[in-house]
Amino acid sequence: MKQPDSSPIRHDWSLEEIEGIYTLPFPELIFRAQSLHRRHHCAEEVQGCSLLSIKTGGCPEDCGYCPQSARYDTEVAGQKLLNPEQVLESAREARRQGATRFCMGAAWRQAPEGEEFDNVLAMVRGVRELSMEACCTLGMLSQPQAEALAAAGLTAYNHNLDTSPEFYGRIITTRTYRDRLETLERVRDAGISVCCGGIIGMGESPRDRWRLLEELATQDPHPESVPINLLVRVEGTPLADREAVDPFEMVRMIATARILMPEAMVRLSAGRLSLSDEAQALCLLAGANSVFMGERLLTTPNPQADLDRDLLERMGMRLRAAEIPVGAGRQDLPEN
Ligand code: SAM
Ligand code: DTB
Ligand code: SF4
Repeated sequence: MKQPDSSPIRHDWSLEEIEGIYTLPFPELIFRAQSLHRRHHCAEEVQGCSLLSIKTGGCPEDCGYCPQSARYDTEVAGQKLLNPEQVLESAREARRQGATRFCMGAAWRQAPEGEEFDNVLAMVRGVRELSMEACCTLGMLSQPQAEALAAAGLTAYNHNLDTSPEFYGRIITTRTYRDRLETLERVRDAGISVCCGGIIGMGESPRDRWRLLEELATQDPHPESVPINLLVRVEGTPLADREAVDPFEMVRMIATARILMPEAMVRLSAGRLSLSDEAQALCLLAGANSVFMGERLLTTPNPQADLDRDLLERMGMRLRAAEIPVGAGRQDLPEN
């Protein structure tokens, strides 16, 4: 049950305030995050999202974490753009498994023009016809592309800031923080909701994490969706040997995001395979209200659907149900 809220949504957070929240004693941090979470969301529910790589590998960018960059020797097998029917089959399966949001990722520096882009628009229309939320992450966008995606019914566009502006250049050199902010502005101007977050575990300092949160939480409006990823260390990428982060840092990151941006969907995204069930449970208690379901993220493994169901059941929680459109048949809806 949601509870009434009296505290205003703020967009003027200072770095000192953010540090103060992130470093609170754990009981106080979790209490504050839980209190806000309950006012703005249903604390027993988690949204299930499904990810599909619609175009894989061979990317010209040099993002140090990414197995899909053509610059690194990884085991990712390249795959050209899937056709809309293949993608929709995958979306139907995700819906049967209980996902209500379907995210399509492409290893592009920027969304292409022409036939490929038209195919992406067809995918978006198809996913929306299944009454699922549709999200895309295709790299940088022009304004007309953002408008076309909006017209096709795209719910959200994912484009992460990844880290602080100061640390960013140590991870990516082929496009700037400014480039990213500009794409986000185009998405916002087109009326698409913004999905924007970052990654921890890349060797950044705590201050870099606070700066990332500051960049996100001083946007007005806040991003509607904030994915928090724990680096998946992939063999062959420059970040493969980064030290593992303490799972409590992930919990602190999520709790702080929840407190700063109470209305956002905070998504416990990549990296769940390196978190114990108990650490994931803490992330959910700290205010994460969405997970990626399915055996695969884009190119790396993710906990299997039955493991997720088991965890939610043990916690007495549930997946957020699909909103059933009037007149829709039940045959394609989740089994549980
Ligand atoms: N090519 C597009 C782009 O970069 O904008 C879209 C796909 S890209 C894979 C989407 C996001 O996935 C990245 O911004 C990054 O935050 C996240 N990501 C990629 N590889 C990751 C990894 N190994 N661990 C955690 N997150 C990762
Ligand atoms: C996001 O923030 N995390 C997702 C989604 N947005 C596109 C991607 C995670 C990718 C993890 C590495 C891989 O599977 O290739
Ligand atoms: Fe390319 Fe996106 Fe991977 Fe960067 S994160 S290398 S842009 S696919």
